[in-house]
Amino acid sequence: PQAVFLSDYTPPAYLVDRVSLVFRLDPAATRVLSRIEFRPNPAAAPGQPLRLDGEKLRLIRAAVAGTALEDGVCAHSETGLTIPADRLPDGPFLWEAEVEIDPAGNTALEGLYMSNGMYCTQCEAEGFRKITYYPDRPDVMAPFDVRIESDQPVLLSNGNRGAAGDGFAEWSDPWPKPAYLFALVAGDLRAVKDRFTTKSGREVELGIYVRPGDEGKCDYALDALKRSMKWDEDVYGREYDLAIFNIVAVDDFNMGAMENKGLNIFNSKYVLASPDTATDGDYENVEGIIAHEYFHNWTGNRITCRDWFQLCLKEGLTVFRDQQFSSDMRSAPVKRIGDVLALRARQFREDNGPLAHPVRPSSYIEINNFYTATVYEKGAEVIGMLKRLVGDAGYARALDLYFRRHDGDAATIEDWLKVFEDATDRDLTQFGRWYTQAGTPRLHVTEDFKDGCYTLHIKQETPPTPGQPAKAPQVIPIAVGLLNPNGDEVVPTTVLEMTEAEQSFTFENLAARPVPSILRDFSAPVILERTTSTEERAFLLAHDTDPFNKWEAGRALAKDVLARMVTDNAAPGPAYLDALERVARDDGLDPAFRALALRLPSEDDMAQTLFDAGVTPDPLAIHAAREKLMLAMAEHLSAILPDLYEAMNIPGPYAPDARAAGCRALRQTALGLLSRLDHGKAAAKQYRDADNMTEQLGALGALLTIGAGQEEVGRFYRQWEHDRLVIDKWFALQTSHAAPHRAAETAQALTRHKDFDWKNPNRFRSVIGALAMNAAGFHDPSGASYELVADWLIRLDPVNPQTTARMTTMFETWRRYDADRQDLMRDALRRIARTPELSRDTTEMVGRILG
Ligand code: HT7
Ligand code: ZN
Repeated sequence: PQAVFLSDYTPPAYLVDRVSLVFRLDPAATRVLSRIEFRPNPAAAPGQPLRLDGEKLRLIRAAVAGTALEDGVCAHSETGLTIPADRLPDGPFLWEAEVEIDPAGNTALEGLYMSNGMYCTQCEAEGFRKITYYPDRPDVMAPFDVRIESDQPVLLSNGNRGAAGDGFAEWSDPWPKPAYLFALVAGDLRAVKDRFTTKSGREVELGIYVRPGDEGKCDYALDALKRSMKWDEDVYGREYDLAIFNIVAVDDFNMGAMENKGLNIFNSKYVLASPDTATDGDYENVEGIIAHEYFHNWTGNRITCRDWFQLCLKEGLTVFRDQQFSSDMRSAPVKRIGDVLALRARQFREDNGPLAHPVRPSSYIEINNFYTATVYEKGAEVIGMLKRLVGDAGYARALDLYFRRHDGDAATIEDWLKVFEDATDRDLTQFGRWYTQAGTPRLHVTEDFKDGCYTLHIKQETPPTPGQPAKAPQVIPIAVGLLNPNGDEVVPTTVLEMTEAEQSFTFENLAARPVPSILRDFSAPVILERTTSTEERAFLLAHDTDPFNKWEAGRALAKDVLARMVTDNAAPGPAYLDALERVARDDGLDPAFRALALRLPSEDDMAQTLFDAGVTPDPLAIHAAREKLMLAMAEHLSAILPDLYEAMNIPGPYAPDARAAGCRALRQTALGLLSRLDHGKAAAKQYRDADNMTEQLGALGALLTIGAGQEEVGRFYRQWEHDRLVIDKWFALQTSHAAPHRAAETAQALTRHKDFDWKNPNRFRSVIGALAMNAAGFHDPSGASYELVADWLIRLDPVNPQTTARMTTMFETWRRYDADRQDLMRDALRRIARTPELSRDTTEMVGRILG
């Protein structure tokens, strides 16, 4: 397959003034009639042919300026059409075409496809070309008029409503948009409606469309939508710009959701929520993803990307905005810790391995493979650093200028940085390296103290990544505070701006050698390397005023203890257990924070930590050590666990708010530990009494962890057989909680279950993907899990290349492990690579992972 390069960008030869589409829907033979008003792009070389992308289309007829194109005029290929320049008028012209497509046969879930009898679309990144011939690139923007002809009861598209009648509906979107934001939905759907009045007094009709029976599960999403609309007005001054905003829930969806203009389409998992079927985590995801897609209306839709290399322009910024929103809605420190946990688990893992790439990549084979943690989450961290460097007021000025200057544009990262330069008078040339250099910088810190002067000596180094052997120093904002030995803060948070490969920063007039709290609030996406004593970590856990670093200190203690348990078979020492007990007993701390502080690092995190320290990780040894440490924690805390468990049982009906969810999280932590002492008695009781999914699933998880719960597994299935999303949880829990030597066998048995609908991405991920949540089981030395995953990826690839390619990342860390495991994983990857007619998506991913 051919790579596409950023350096090859050229402006489109033709622009589009208006698009009119007619859809005559039919499951296997939908007709799409298009009328597209083209005009030569004054910014491009004149006299060029017209290039239209198109895939899997049956061309019925086409005409230019009213003249039919007879066979043989266009250069036709599997990827599109080229109309020679001599067949095009000099000025503007009309392109007309009729094509036939097969939505029912579209299992890839890209373009127009069917899910449970309903028609829906997914056009980002390059799915519109599977609907009709078009210049399917984000820098071609146009208003769209759409007419849908079908006997389905609900017919939806982007923009505002037009005429509607028996068997048809028309929609008109006045805002110029790229084709990737086009959407169409048709089906037997029920709407839950509401209204929102914008700050300038415009009325917006809100609708969430779901399958009959799901109407009762939309309240939270609707509430989150209204809060998002209000927040974007209050915080960014952004108002909604159409008379209608619709959301549709779809069961078959490759990703989380899609921000199509005025018609967001969601994986039903991120819309539907009711106390009995959704966990606290689900509610939090619904809130965050509803906000994310809504915020795209300005950061993505009104201002879009010039080309797909600029993906982080919309995704990094929109993730940053949704994180700010959730932080305002919930507890800011808890949100920050959760975001950093996710960043380290997904993005650091990516940056450390064969798939490392810059936030703005410079080449790709399949763009769908670049919707990554680096583009999204590191992209958001880069914006967080920018904000920290220019300050809140500078950031607000820059964003105002961005919206003013680029509204209606398809913009670039250069445009984005220029806005900050102009608004804040800073030179951001060096900062721009965050967009072009891959890899996680490491900060090596040493210090000295003399005559009241405390100096931090910091070296930055970014390891080589594929295609980038050497890195230049980056601008790193390092937030630091200093504490006195008595625990008082003597220097409040100060942002050190590191720009050189090596730099020293001095604090003067200190009475005693301070204890530093470095990288507060995780002020940069870097790895801090500093030798610290157990006592100092315990001191920071007890006294740091920065909640992130307070948590980080406890985390580091846990990692030290676990690492010594794995490598030296050491027993967990009292320092860590005593520190944990103080946290568990501290009623002044937010329960959600306490739950996070009591949560041990994941097995995958420990594997990376050991690997970084030069130790080849043994997943079974890590699993055993983690289990042993949990038991030691349970025994050490045995006197307080029952009380803690009871104290966190908040009376009254279930509410999904952050405070209540935090109590349930701490209660669940207590239950997980208690179960190791009472053989699951409390968990079994909680399972029986639970009136919400958080507690029901939590109890089942606690039982499975100690090897019990088989009866409850059966009961759970019988209770929830009718609910797809809950049954996804049932599948995932069994795979992720299976004993390591039984994980592959458990997953395999589940693939034979009558409800294992493997073509549904959520269900596929809930069994095959869930093996990644069972690190010791996935890496069982027999290689059985590797084989099972490879078998299923080979089977899924021709059906759904996008989901297959994403799931190959289960193997991305293969080089971390011992020679035997490496051989087994490499064999599995090579077997996938050798599959005849493997998709471009999976070929690219497997090739990069193998290196
Ligand atoms: N912008 C959306 C990305 C997306 C997507 C990309 C590729 C293939 C399928 C997809 N579905 C959604 C989602 C978002 O970031 O908001
Ligand atoms: Zn997004």
